[in-house]
Amino acid sequence: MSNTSFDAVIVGGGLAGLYALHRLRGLGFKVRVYEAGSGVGGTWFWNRYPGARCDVESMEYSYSFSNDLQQEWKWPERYGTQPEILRYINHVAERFDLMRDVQLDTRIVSAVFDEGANRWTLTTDKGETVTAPFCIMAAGNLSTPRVPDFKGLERFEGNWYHTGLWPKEGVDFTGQRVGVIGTGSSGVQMIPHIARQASHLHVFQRTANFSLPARNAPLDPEKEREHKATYVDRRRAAYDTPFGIAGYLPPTKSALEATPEERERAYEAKWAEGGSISFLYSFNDLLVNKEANDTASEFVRNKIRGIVKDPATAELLAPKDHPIGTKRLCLDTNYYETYNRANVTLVDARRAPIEEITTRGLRTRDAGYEFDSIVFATGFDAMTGALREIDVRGVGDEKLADKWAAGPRTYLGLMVAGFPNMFVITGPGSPGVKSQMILAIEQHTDWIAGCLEKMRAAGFARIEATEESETRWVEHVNAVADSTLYPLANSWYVGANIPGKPRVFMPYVGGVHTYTRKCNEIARKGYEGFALS
Ligand code: N01
Repeated sequence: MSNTSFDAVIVGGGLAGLYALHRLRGLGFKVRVYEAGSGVGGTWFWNRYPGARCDVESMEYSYSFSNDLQQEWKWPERYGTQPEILRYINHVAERFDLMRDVQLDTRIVSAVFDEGANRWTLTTDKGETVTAPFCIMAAGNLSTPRVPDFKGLERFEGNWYHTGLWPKEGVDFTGQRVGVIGTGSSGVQMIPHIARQASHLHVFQRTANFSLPARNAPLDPEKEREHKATYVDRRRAAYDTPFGIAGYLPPTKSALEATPEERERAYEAKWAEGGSISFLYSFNDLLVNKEANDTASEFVRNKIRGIVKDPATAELLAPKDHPIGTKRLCLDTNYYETYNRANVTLVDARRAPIEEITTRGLRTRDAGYEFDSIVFATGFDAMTGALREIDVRGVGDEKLADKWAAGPRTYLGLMVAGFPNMFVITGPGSPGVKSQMILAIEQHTDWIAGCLEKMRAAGFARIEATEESETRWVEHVNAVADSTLYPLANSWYVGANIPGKPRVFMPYVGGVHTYTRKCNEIARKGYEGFALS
């Protein structure tokens, strides 16, 4: 048992934790990162399922803090694969000598604030304690994998896997009978790969999701050269965009102003181009006007009907319960085409829910199935799961899990009233998950670093969001969400995938541009809405 003290402790060694370490070290802080995995990389360390790939283009999905890094790193394809992104993260860790301040294989189990000393004490799963005035939560939004509590899983005699806890050595499904449960981004990416190996694949779909073609390809050297020549300006411009990605002309026209022929042409062009932001940028009202959205949703449903040969399967795959874009849009390579294979069967798990896992497979309300392997692509306890798993206690020993029992409350997604000196990177109330995540991570971390620097210069030891500013922010986050179509979907944005989780819209959907301006203005006004002492 040891007791060590630092200037700041960072929970999580993913893209956020590593950048926070680098940034705070640059201020002269003594920092330590604790990471539960046996390597750094967070999401990209754990999600090694076949076909795992980023749905943001690789020239965008990378750090911008070092121009040398972004100029020298070479992405082979339009979208990075999980192994490439993990290689990149390890390269960054080595290049900036980060690993000497990262403790791997260590999970933080509690974080307790000492009001008298203005210090956090964190305890690890090994019984170590560490203290620091500042605690930075970089524990991820999609880092608490969730296997539904089906009856009988412990009886299953085959192998089972979750996409977010994939074995390092990989899995060979050749010749196996496989059942995949879940058709979100992970399922959609993985299903075509497993279908190529399995003797037969059954996909259990509860809710059909919209997926667009990624149109992945080797990175065009001319595009790469052009992009690198303007990298710094592009990154700056990205902060002025809703999703934190520059290079897409913001749409100016409503889908309802266009003629049916114009709409068809616009959607066809975006379908051919590939990518989700590009498609949602077809018109300016797809995420705020249901009638406008219906035109885009129907276009994609018709594409699905055109690709999938069996009409009943096509109809089951065509989403009808939510407007396109209100759940995270999936990007795929040959997803719908996969259902034309003779060895793939789609099962409607909405009409006949999965009732139990059996020794040989699973049973739905209507039928039994036998499998060698079952794969859960069932998602995560998103946005709040990682922090709720840690016993976080603030002023007056208040538990964060209790404070968030009716849904998460934060100011700017960065701080929680009653939990002084604890910062959250891309937490609930921030636009993080609705943006280019690495840009959001850099923006949040730079803001936190600026705040710590100013506190140090002014001799402040404590910062805390006030209850009033937090309440105003939560109301604002909800009001912005309610002005869009997002709340119409049962998504992980509202916790709908976790039985019993309060239905609260968690991300800020006012856009990176609006959010960044607000954060900067608040800092300029001496950290308005925060109490400093
Ligand atoms: O998880 P999900 P994910 N019986 O929650 C189903 C990011 N990501 O891991 O919709 C039957 O989206 C559930 O059904 P329903 C990205 O932000 C990014 O796929 O709740 N089915 C759903 O179909 C993404 O949004 C990338 O009715 C059950 C699925 O499981 C986020 O991670 C790649 C069930 C879960 O889908 C999460 O994606 C991968 C049950 N009892 C992930 N319980 C890229 O960058 C759940 N389901 C490309």
